[in-house]
Amino acid sequence: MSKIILCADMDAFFASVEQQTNPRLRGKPIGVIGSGGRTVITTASYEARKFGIKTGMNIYEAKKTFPSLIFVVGDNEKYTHTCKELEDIYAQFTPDVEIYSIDEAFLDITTTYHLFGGPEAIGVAIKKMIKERFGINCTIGIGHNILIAKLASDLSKPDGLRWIKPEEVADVLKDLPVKELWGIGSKISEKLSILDIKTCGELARAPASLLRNKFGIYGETLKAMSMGICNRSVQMKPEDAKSIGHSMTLPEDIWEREKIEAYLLMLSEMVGRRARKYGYMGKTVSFIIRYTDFETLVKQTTLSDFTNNTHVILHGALKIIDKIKLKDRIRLLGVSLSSLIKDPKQIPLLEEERKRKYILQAVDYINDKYGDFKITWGSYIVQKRNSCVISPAWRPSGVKNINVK
Ligand code: TTP
Ligand code: MG
Repeated sequence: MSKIILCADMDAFFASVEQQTNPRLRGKPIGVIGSGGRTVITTASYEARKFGIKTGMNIYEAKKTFPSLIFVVGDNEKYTHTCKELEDIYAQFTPDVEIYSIDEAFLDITTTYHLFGGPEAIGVAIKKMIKERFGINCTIGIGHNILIAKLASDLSKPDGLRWIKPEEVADVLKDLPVKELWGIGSKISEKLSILDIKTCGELARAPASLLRNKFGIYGETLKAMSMGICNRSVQMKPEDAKSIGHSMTLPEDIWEREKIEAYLLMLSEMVGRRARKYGYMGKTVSFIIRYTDFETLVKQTTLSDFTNNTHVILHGALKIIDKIKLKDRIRLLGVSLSSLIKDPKQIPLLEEERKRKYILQAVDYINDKYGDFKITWGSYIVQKRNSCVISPAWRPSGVKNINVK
C-alpha cells in the first residue's frame, strides 16, 4: 500500500517567532543573527528576502545588500521551546512523527488520515493550530514518501499546502532543476551539470553506467531520486542508534581550560540526557575539536563500564583532553557516546551510585517538564547557553548522530 507522508516546515522560523514575540517587528524586513562575535544571518523574514537577504550572509554583506535591514539577536530557547510544543500538535494526528530538524517534521499519516477527513484536512488543521498557538505560518507538503512531501512543501512556500499525488510526480519532476530536490546540494548539481544534466527529467533519463562512473553507488540513488523514489521511512525513535552525540560551534574561539570544561559539561549533559531518555548506555566517549583553521581532531576513549551518566561522560572527555596539546584556539567542540547497549535499568549496588542515578532522574524530570537546563550544574552556568549558535540539525528529542570518523 502506498504511504501518505506529510511534511510540515515553518516559514522563516526564527524570524517568524521573533516577529510574533515583538509586534513592532511584524511585517518588517528582519534578519536573525547569533549573539556571539562570529555571526551570520540564520534566517530572514520573507519581507527581507524580497531585498535579497539570505541565510548564511554575514552582517556586512547583509547591510550592503539592504541597508534598512533590522537585525534581531536570536533566542535559541524560544525556538527550541516552540519546536517541542509543535511535537504535541503533530502527535494529535499520528503517533508516527519524526522531528527532522528544529522546524521540520515528517508525519506518516497512512493509517490515520481517514479519521480526520483526509490528508489535506490534516494539513489545514495543523496550519490552523500552529497559527492559533504561535501566530506563525508554516507550509505543508504531502506525498507518498518523504522526498515528495518535502518537495511539495518547498514548492509551495510560504504559507502553502500542496499534495503531489503519485500520478503527478513525473510531471512535477520533468523540468525541475536537480538542485531543487532535497538532498542534492550545489556540489552534486555542479557535477551533474558537467554531464549536461540540469533537470530531474534529464537525470532520470541519464544512463545508469554514466552516473555510476561519476558518483559510484550513489549514482543509482540519484537516478531513483530524480524519479521521485525514496525508501527512507519516517524514523520515529532511534531504535538502532550507533552513537549519540552533540557538537556546537562556539560563540567565540576559546583556549582556556575552564571554558572548555564548562562547554564539555554542557555537551556531556545533552548527550547523557538523550541517552537516558531513550534508554541507552555507551562505553566509548569521543571528543571532537575543531580549531580555528578548521583542522578537526577526533579522539576516543573506552570507559571501564557502560554509562549514560553526564559526569562519567564528561570525565571520559576530560581524560582525552588531558592528553592533547592544544595547537590553537577552538571554534567547535563535540562529545559523543558510542558502543551503545540498551540500558538494562538496573539499580546500582553502591549507595553513592544509586544517589547519583536518582539525582539525574530528578534533574531530567524537571528539565523535561520546565525546559532544558532549568536545573543544571553550577560550573555550566559560567557559559551562557543562549549565546551559542544552534545547529539547524538540532532535534528536540531523539538521537543525533555526529560523524565520528
Ligand atoms: P529553514 O527551514 O531552512 O528556513 P526557514 O524556516 O527560516 O525558512 P523557510 O520558510 O524557507 O523554511 O531553517 C529553519 C531555521 O533554522 C531557520 O529559521 C534558522 C535556522 N537555521 C540556522 O540556524 N542555520 C542554517 O544554516 C539554516 C539553514 C537554518
Ligand atoms: Mg522552515
